[in-house]
Amino acid sequence: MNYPLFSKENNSLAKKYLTKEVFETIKDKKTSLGYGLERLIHSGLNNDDSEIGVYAGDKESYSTFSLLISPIIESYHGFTTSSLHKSNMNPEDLDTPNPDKEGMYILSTRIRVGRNLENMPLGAAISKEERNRLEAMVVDALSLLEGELAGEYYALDGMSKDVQNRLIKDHFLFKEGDRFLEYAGLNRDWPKGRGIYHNINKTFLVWVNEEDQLRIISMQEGGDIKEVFTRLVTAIKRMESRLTFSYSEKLGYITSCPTNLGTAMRASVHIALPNLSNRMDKFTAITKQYHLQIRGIDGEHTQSKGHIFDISNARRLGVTEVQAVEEMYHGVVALIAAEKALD
Ligand code: ADP
Ligand code: DAR
Repeated sequence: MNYPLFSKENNSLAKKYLTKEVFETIKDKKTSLGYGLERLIHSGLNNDDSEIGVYAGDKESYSTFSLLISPIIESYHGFTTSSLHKSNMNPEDLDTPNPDKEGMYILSTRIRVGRNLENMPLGAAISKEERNRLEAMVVDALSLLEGELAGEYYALDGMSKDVQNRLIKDHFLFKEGDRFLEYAGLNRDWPKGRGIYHNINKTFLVWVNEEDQLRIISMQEGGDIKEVFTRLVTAIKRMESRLTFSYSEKLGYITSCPTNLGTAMRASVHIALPNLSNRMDKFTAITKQYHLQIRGIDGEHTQSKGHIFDISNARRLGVTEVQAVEEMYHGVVALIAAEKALD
């Protein structure tokens, strides 16, 4: 492999930290699955608008290529990989009273985690047979869910385009053909082995074999963050009785992308901020202060519409699940106060 020539427009962390010295040290390394540097950076090298630029093929990628990935992790999460990650999913520790009881700003709340199964390759390196076997294992575990969490699994293979497009439009299902995932090898054999589980009210959903092997999602209208969190952690605990999730003391829950390590949790609100949308200087000053990420109305790599924004915690590693949600909460409280002040 020759030293990769990232384009001058590419500002990814992979480009920043893959110096010639780092490259010479890791260029011939491979994990026991044979996952090498070329595949690790393929998405970032071919998508000039990548912010990160790497996807792991297995848990081992994080140690084999730590010379490149550790500075990426520390830059994104602000957490040194020499420390130990801590988890806390106890809803009783969560202090997030609804920040918008009158329903003036927050349209909906969603909290999701990424999970991958222990002793399996990640999506970028998994075989078709392993992916199909994993789908069956997850569907079997989901069939045990009862009460409010009870639901059905819908395989993407064979799903009508109308149903698929409606689920995507209504923010329940992952988009198709993401180019970052495509170049990472995460879309191989699509749509085989992919699908969505959801309960009757679509307040609890599980994506199977998109970027991560599971995205476990709780969502509902309004700003009752604690209710959304409680539903999610209840489901995770029940699923852990049948599934073992890949985890490490330093990196937390192992995910395809380093940005999702740790809690692998993204807690978001869809929130209407018409005043702040005209004062992006104030808006971004608050999101920077509270470590928030702004996404568009249809998720990552989309634009906001009608002054509605997807606001979520950016940090996932080095914070507990309770802290990640509270970080989002305090940022949303500050955004609402700033929005009111501009009335
Ligand atoms: P992820 O959150 O899994 O990283 P995306 O950012 O692509 O992935 O979001 C996935 C879907 O979830 C998108 O359709 C997005 O609009 C929707 N979504 C995210 N946050 C919320 C929210 N608070 N309320 C409703 N839908 C949401
Ligand atoms: N677009 C890729 C991934 C960034 C984080 N988002 C994820 N993992 N969905 C990039 O390198 O910018």
